[in-house]
Amino acid sequence: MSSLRTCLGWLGCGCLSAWAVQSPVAIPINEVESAVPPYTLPDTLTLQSGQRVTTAAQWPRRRDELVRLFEEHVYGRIPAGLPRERGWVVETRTHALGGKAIRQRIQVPLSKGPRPILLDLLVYRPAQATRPVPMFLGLNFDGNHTITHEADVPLARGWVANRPRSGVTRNEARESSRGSDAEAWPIERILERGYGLATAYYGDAEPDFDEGWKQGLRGAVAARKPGHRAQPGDWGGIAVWSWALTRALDQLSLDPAIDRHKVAVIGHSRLGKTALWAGARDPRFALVIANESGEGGAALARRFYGETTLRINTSFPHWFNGRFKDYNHRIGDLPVDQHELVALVAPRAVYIASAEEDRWADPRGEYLSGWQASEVYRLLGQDGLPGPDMPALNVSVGSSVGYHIRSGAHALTPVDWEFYLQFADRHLR
Ligand code: GTR
Repeated sequence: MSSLRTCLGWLGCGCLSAWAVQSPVAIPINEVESAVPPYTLPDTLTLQSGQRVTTAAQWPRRRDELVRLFEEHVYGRIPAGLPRERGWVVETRTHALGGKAIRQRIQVPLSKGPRPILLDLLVYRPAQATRPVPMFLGLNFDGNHTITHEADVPLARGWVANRPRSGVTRNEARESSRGSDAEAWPIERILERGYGLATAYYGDAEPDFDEGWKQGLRGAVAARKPGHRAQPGDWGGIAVWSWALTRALDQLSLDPAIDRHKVAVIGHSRLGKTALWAGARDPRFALVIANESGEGGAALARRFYGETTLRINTSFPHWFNGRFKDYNHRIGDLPVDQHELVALVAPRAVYIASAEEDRWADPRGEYLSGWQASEVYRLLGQDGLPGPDMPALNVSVGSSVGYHIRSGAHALTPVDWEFYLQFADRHLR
């Protein structure tokens, strides 16, 4: 059938990734809108008991139920009682970026023990601020040194995805990637608009490969519970990284120069999935931004378009819990879908973004998720997206649920940031 494309491993899927651990299994993939079969979404406003939620006062009960369902069936439970000790400032630069920023590096402990897992939080605040600043907080893909050209930001310490070429030392390779992701993090523009930016490398919390958990937070937690047998509900990588965001927020909240009630959590791609799960779980985040988060993020799982549950669980089994794999061939039985993840952010502001060429992330599935979540926003007295028709390219729509689809490919770009800054001005100012 010409409308269905079978993708052998990752070849031809537009999903080439250095992280993907692949077995050459044939997995059906569809990227043709007219070939999307009909599907029925679970009803966000019906409790599992069958009772309907009709008032704002009834929503918290359904919200708790949905958080539990996402924990049990998708992302896994974050263990109770993880340490939440305060971090320590290792460096403060009062004249960073030519005097525009106050820059701090803070180590935030995620675990206890002789070799604790430490999150290296890099924080920029506008130097001229006279009151507590609103912030953007997001994890980065390749190390704090890649988001800036500043020579004195230390290189990532542990695992990074790209192996050095032969004849090049690890540090030489990392040094050559300094500033390589600076375009995704327009620090000076963010500061100029009156916001601070905090970021940390996701690999600090846990390396992103199948066995990476052994070297990361999950390994450290397991080591403290000898004899503990892994359970299907145990947490996956996305839950670990989302916990790192919660811990980063714990730390930012201690700084009187930061307005802890105005922290936006942002992430791109797998880290967009992570930002959504962090923002859904942790109501302290005032705004949640999911840039091209795709499958396991904003995109509806039941829509057969782009990446599928089977495909993501095959390529990245370590991102989700064990039970999520039960739905590889029966997604219709999953008790939740991703519009309910977006709804968990309500009534706080949420922004979903897509890119036209990023079919793998299913732009329409991302939009529809925001639209479907809008009924909860309206129940809670906010606005939602108006209807199922997608907006034109490069136009931002929505007031509490924001959305745009940018022309171009899968990336977090300065154009996306302009939309986020405008949206944040409305919600965090
Ligand atoms: C892709 C994966 C997506 C997305 C992306 C990324 O290969 O299939 O779900 O997360 O990686 O994070 O870069």
